This record gives sequence, C-alpha cells and structure tokens, in this order.
Amino acid sequence: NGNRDNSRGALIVLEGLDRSGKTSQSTRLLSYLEQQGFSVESWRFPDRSTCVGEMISSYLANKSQLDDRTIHLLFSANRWEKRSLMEMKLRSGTTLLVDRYSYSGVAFSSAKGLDVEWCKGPEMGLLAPDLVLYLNIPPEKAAERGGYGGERYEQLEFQRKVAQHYKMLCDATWKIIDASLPMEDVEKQLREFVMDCIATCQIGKPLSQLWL
Ligand code: Z5A
Repeated sequence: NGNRDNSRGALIVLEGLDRSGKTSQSTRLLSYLEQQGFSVESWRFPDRSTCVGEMISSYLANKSQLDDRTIHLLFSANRWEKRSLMEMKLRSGTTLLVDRYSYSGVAFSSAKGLDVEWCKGPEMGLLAPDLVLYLNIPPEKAAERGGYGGERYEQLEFQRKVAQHYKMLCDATWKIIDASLPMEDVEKQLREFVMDCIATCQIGKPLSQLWL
C-alpha cells in the first residue's frame, strides 16, 4: 500500500463495555494484520502516558476527584493531543486499531447524567473512524469475566447505563458483534470487517471528521 496518491491506512475503533474483550481482540487483530504484511499499530484511549493521561489515570484509580465535566474534557483533550499524529500515520498508510474512542467519551459521561449533545461538543472535528467494532455483551456476562478491578466505573449498575447510552451513538460505521461468543469466533467476524475496511481506505476513501 502507499503507492496510490489517496491510499491511506484505516482508522478502526473497538468499543464496548469493560471486559467485553477489546484488548484481547485488538492484540489478535494486530498480529493477524502484521502477518498479512500490513503496516498497523494498536492504540488505546485513555493514553495514560501523557500529562493529561496521568490525570485521567489518577481519577480512574480514585486517587483524585474531578468534576464530571472536567474529566470529560480531559478524556477529550487526550484524544486531541494525538490527532495530528493519528492523521500523519493514516496518511502514510498505517492502519490504526484503537481501543476506545469518542464513543466511550460520550457514553460514559452521558451515563452519569451529562447532556449527550454537550458531551459530543469537544469531540467534533476529531478524525472519524472508518469502522467501529462494537463488542456487544450483556453487562452481567461481562462482569463474570475475571471480576472487576478497583477502578471507578467498574460497577454493574453503571455499566448497564453505559450500555444504553452506547446504543444511542450507533451509526453507519458501526458493526455490532456478539462478544459473548468464544474468542476465536469473535475474531473471525472482526477480521472480515477489518479487511473490507482496509481495502476501501487503500483505494482512497477520504478522511472525514467526527460529528460535524
Ligand atoms: N473512559 C471514559 O469514561 N471516557 C473516555 O473517553 C474513555 C474511556 C476513552 C478505562 O478504560 C475507563 O475509562 C473505562 C472507560 C472510561 N472504564 N470502564 N469501564 P480502559 O480502556 O483502561 O479499561 P477497559 O476498556 O475497561 O479495559 P478492560 O477491562 O481491559 O476490558 P477489555 O479490553 O474490553 O477486555 P479484555 O481485557 O480483552 O478481556 C477481559 C477478560 O475477559 C480477560 O480475562 C479475557 O481473557 C476475557 N475474555 C475476552 N474475550 C472473551 C471471550 N470471547 N470469551 C471469554 N472470555 C473472554
């Protein structure tokens, strides 16, 4: 790839509740695509390695308290600080597999009671994903997987609300996958969607902006 003018990498996002299998599937997809010879990277949000990411991490670990709007804006800023790098990678032909993105931002904050449109505001103008893989799992079933850790938001009742709020964000770029199936079956479905998506980006699908 990379020899046609408008050829680019694909922006592929994995979304879903805590324990839905995003990290596992993104690792599997990464090695599959590497084996196929694609230029590909695996990213995740929050990116805890930046200064903003450290503030988010401390909040999630309950080591600091922040107003709901403040933490919402920090999650968003954490995506904005990676936007130009993201665009550069995509334009140079690298496909990005991104574990959580703006949909997590809006679903989690609106599940706390913030207005959905207000939540979308700071996400507008970020790069729009070419494909969103939503790993769909009943919150009860996700909770059974290894149990929740001690982070904020890792509570069944709250995850139920988040699931409802995710549903409101579903658009044409979403594929909903049954994530309660065995890992191999989930992976097989994801591979097909991903390969199709990469092909359309290679032939020059333009990059677009989110929610504008
Ligand atoms: N958050 C936010 O509020 N606003 C934002 O803008 C963003 C995030 C970006 C931290 O995210 C929190 O930040 C998150 C949302 C909020 N809070 N919650 N909840 P994070 O990314 O750091 O944490 P996470 O996404 O919740 O990660 P996770 O716990 O690692 O979940 P996962 O990646 O989806 O699952 P996994 O690690 O691949 O799998 C979990 C376990 O299930 C593991 O033992 C697997 O072996 C097992 N598993 C996976 N798939 C299967 C299948 N198919 N069958 C059986 N068992 C399986």
